[in-house]
Amino acid sequence: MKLYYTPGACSLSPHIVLREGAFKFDIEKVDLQSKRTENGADFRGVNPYGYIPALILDNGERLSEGVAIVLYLADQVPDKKLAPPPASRERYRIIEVLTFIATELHKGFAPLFNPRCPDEWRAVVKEILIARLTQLAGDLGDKPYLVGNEFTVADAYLFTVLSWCGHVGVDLGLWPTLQSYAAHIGARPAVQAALKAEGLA
Ligand SMILES: N[C@@H](CCC(=O)N[C@@H](CS)C(=O)NCC(=O)O)C(=O)O
Repeated sequence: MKLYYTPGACSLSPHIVLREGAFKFDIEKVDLQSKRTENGADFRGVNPYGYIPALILDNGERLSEGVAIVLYLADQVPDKKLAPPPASRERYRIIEVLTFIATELHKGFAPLFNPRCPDEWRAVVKEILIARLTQLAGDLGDKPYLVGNEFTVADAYLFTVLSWCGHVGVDLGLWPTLQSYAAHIGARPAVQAALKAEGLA
């Protein structure tokens, strides 16, 4: 398999999962401005939408959308328990959490990375994001993982989006719960290895 990624972007989530699942895989960096991969190819030839992550499966098929990719990977290695089994009650819980991260947090952060976002709108977006993170911190409490009692793909995704706080002027220290959660997930060997491979450790 090959993961197309951009350092520190949302592709860090499937990258962590690939390492947690002990998969054999390659990674190829994408410059999101020029849409060129590090091998000089036009990334739109891989994903016509022009965004990462994209995963090329061993049969050559392309899978995009972060939530689909991490659930696909989890299902390839059920013994690793990276997601509850398909059709179990807990499966819907992880879909609920992944959807929350994708739509409320990930896409909540997105305008803050856009230099063309007007200040007035930036302030509104930040306020909404802070409200979502405050609610999440309360829900998480002192639980070490988002879903169940073990690390799952939801933790890879939440860790990834929380790592953006410092880049957009949102102080993670506002939520000691989330700060210690991020430190604890960030200390996992697979997470450290992914960060190192992306040149971020
Ligand atoms: N719907 C996609 C969105 C992925 C996404 O937002 N990727 C960002 C980086 S975190 C990106 O590649 N942005 C560049 C662009 O949209 O041109 C998913 O959930 O995987």
